[in-house]
Amino acid sequence: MKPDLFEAPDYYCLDDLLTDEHKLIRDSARDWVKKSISPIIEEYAQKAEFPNHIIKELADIGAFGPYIPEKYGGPGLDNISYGLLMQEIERGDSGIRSTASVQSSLVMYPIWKYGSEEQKTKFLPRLATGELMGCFGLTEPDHGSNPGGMTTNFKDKGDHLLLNGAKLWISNAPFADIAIVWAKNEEGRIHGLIVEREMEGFTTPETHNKWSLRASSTGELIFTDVKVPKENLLPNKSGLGAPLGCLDSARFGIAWGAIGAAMDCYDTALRYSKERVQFGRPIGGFQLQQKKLAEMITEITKAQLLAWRLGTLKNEGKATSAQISMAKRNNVEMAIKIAREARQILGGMGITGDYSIMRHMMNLESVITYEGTHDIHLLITGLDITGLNAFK
Ligand code: TGC
Ligand code: FAD
Repeated sequence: MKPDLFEAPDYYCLDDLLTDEHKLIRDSARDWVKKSISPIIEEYAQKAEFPNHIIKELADIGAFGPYIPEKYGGPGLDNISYGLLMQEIERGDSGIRSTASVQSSLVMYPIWKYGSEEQKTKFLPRLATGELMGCFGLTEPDHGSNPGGMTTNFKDKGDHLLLNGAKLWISNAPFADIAIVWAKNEEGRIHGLIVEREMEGFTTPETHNKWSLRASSTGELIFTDVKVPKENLLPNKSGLGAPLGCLDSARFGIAWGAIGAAMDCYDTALRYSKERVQFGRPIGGFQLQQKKLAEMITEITKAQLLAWRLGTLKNEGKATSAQISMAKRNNVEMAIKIAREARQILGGMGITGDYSIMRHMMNLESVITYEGTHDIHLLITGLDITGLNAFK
C-alpha cells in the first residue's frame, strides 16, 4: 500500500466547534491510524484476518468505552469524542472501527446501563484495557431485521439458566472472551446474558468467504444447553428496547465512522486527480472529475454537520433514536457513494490494494447492512414523521 499522506478535509471549519480536548483525542487517534493501521491493514484485509496485536493500542487511544466513567475504568469522555474516535479509526478501516464499536457500545454499554454493580466492577475495567474482549449476539439465522422474533431462549433451572439457540453474523465472536447474548425467557421476554467463553456447550465458529470487512473477525454463537450462572443475567432492563438501546449508541458511532471512510476516499482521489496526467494535463482539471470531487466535499461537509449536531444533542441527552437512524443512514450512503466515485477517479489503479478506496467500498457494504439496514432506517424515519408503522 502507498504511504499514508492523509489530510483531513474541513471545508466549513468544523474544528472551530471542537474543544481542545476533542482535538487532542482526534489527533492522537489520527496519528495512531497513520502509524499502526495504514501500514498493515491491506495485508490483513487480503488474508482476511483481524490484527489481534492492535487491541492493546486501541485501548490506549481510548477506543474501548470512551464514555464509560473513570470509576469503571473508562476515560469518561463525551459523545463527540466518541464520534471523533470512530471517525478516525474508520478512516483506517471499517473493520477496526467495528471492533471498537462492538466493545464500546454493544458490550460495555449494556453492562454499564443494564448491569449490576458486581457485573460493572467485574467486567468494565478489563474491557476498557482490552484484557477482555466482547461480542454482541442479537441477529439469528432467521431473524435479522426483525430481532423481536428471536428463538434463542433460556429456562430457569433453579441454580442456573439453561441457554439454547444460535446467533449469526457476530463481529468479534471467534476471539471474544464474553458475549452479550439476547435471549427469551419462558414467558417470551427478551433479556441480556453475559456468556463466557469457557462455558460448556458454547462455541463460536468463524464465518469465512466475506468480500467485505475482511480485517474483522465474524462468526456464529452456538448455545447447546449452556449453563449460565444467574448472576450473569443483566438485571436492570429487559424487552427488545434493551438491545435496541445499545444499537442507538453503536449507530451513533457509525454515523461518525462512515465520515472517516469517506474522507479517506475523497482525500486519496483529490491527490490522485492532481497528479495523474492524461491528454497532457492533470485529470483534476477536467470538469467531469471536478464535478465528482466537488460533490464529494459537499456531501462530506453536510455529513460532518449532521454528526456534530447529533453529538451535541446526545451530550444534552436529547438525541432521539429516529435522529440517530437518519444520521446512520445518510452518512453511510454518503460514504458508499463517495467510495464508488473516488474509485472511478483512480481508473484501473482504483481496484488495487495500493490504495484504500476499494477496501473502504467493500467494507461499507457491511456497514450499510449491519446495525439496521438502509431500508430499516428509512422506515424508522417514515414511522417517526407519519406515526404509521410500515415494518409489518
Ligand atoms: P418495536 O415494537 O418498534 O420496539 C420494541 C421496543 O423497543 C423500543 N425501541 C427502542 N428502544 C431504544 N432504542 C431504539 N432504537 C428503539 N427502537 C424501538 C420500543 O419503544 C419498544 O419498547 P416497549 O417498551 O414499548 O416494548 O419493535 P419492532 O419489533 O417493531 O422492531 C422495530 C425495528 C425494526 C426498528 C427494530 O427491530 C430494528 O431496529 N431492527 C434492525 C435490527 C438491527 O439493527 N440489528 C442490528 C444487530 S447488531 C449489529 O448489527 C452489530 S454490527 C456491529 C459492528 O460490527 O460494528
Ligand atoms: P434481512 O433482515 O433478511 O433483510 C434482507 C433485506 O430485506 C434487506 O434489504 C432489508 O432491508 C429488507 N427488509 C427486511 N425487513 C423489511 C421490511 N419490514 N420492509 C422492507 N424491507 C425489509 N448482528 C449482531 O447481532 N451482532 C453483530 O456483531 C453483527 N455484526 C455483523 C457483521 C457483519 C459483517 C454483518 C454483515 C452483519 C452483522 N450483524 C450483526 C448482523 C446485521 O445486523 C444483520 O445482517 C442486519 O440486521 C440485517 O439482517 P439480515 O442480514 O438477516 O437481513
